[in-house]
Amino acid sequence: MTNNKKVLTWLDEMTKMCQPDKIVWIDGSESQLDELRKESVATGEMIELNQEKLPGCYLHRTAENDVARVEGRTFICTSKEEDAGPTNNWMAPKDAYEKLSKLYEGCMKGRTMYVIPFIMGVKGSPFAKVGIELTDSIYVVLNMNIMTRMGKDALEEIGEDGDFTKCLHAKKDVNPEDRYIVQFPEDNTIWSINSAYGGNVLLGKKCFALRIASYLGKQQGWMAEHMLILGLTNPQGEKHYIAAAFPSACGKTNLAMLIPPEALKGYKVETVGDDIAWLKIGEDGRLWAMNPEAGFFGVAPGTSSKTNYNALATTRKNTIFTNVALTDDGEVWWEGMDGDAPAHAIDWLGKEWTPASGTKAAHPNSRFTAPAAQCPCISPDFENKAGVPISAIVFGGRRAKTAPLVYQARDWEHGVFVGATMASETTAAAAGAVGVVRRDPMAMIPFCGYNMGDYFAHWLEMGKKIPNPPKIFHVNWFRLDDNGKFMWPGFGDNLRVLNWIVDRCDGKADAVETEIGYLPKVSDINVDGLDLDEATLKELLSVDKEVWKSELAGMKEFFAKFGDRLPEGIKHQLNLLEENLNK
Ligand code: OXD
Ligand code: MN
Repeated sequence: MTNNKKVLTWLDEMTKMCQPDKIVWIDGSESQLDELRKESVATGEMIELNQEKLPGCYLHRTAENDVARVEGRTFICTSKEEDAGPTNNWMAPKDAYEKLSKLYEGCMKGRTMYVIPFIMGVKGSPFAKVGIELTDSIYVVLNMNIMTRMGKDALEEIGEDGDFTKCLHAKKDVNPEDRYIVQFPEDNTIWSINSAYGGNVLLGKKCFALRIASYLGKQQGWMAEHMLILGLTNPQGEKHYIAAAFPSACGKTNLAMLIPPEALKGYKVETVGDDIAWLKIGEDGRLWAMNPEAGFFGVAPGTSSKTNYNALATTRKNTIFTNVALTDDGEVWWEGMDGDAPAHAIDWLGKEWTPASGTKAAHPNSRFTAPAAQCPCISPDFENKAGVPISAIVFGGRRAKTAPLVYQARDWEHGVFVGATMASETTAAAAGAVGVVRRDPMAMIPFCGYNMGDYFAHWLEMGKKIPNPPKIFHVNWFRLDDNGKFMWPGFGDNLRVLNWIVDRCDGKADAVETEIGYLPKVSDINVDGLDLDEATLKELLSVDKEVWKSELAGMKEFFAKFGDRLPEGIKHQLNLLEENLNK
């Protein structure tokens, strides 16, 4: 399929190591994909769902011990340990290659190796980057077909001697003791072994589009971020694009697909991306963004026509479900879906299940892989080669008391500090203590492919190079009252906050300056049709200095980890905050 020597030499090396019986090049054609679907159904790797109700949909179950990303077994292998930084696991590249080569040795004997050329981003776009993933899993091939632009086009993009990200995945025996997800940023290489769970094996996603791409972005002057991208059009037809980063379990996919509340019917939200944004400085001096992915790899439980109508609608055809429950009529079910639980189903482990079983039918991290183009609110600019111009960057977290509903950073440097101090409190849904603050700068803790101190420096540098940078904001939909109840309705009503944000970008909305940045006045947030009294909104828009002083101590402790890699701009902002709080 190609004469590119770099591709052929690498493929030869990997083949000698893994020793597959057969090599199949993936051309992206429907006929080839159909053959693979049939084969995977015949072997039981995939279960064909009810094709009348869910055309083109399949179910896959992973091993019980292989249901999530494994941060403890994820490594950044740079020559120098300090280049991986204090927030990443590190191995010397030589040691990692040696250790993993032994695991890969002969691991594809009796199996087929699929060669998947893929593009992250739209073909022919200045944002686009190409990778090739070698894998022994049809599940990976079929998912990569949804999540990336895969096949011949990608090889054309690499051409005779173009570069590409070298991705190797082997399922091996899914042994968690020997599971490794390893990035070699200096070699543009990813090695993953002993997993078959999406986040660990769809190497275009977190491994490439965030870990490797963040490293490339630092070298090449652009950014790879864990951000959704949405377009917001007001009743006058004016359109703004917003990029937003949230730690997991903060409603990122819901925000990307927001449906305006009744009182704000004239507004429209369109989705450009739900998870990853690549950002570049445009010729017009603004920051432009592209979603490098072609599909959504979303969490199923909790998704219903009430919580996220658009996400649910996206999954009604051509979707691969992983670890959800199978109903008796060949449909899927998960906790939090519309309607009652089925009287009987097969659970994510493949066992008989009834509501009386006392266990979850779908795994809490069960997923759908669905083509983004099927989303009812997909943006017409989803495939725009130029990307979209970003007016505002929004950071968020889940905070019971600290962060107000919304505030704006004073300038870019302050905005970088706001992103760098992002944090979320653990909920009862996650293992461990409730209410523990977890620091997660820019929601990139598990995904930054190099020293995070240098990553902050890169953000600060970018700000100096963008003539007309986006404004930066922080939101918190999760403030609790003294009875532990959410004070803000969230979901579609978050649009009320987005409206203040874009009005600030246009210089149309007012604000008051506080210790932590600019906050809206109570009258600046439109609460038409909302059952929210003024006192509650006032509370939502308040800053408790004492709470912030203890927050400051947590920030200092976190930043101390970075030693001399912590840039001056962050230190300066930390001092400024302290001064403001002690005034
Ligand atoms: C994801 C994640 O799967 O952030 O998107 O974990
Ligand atoms: Mn994510």
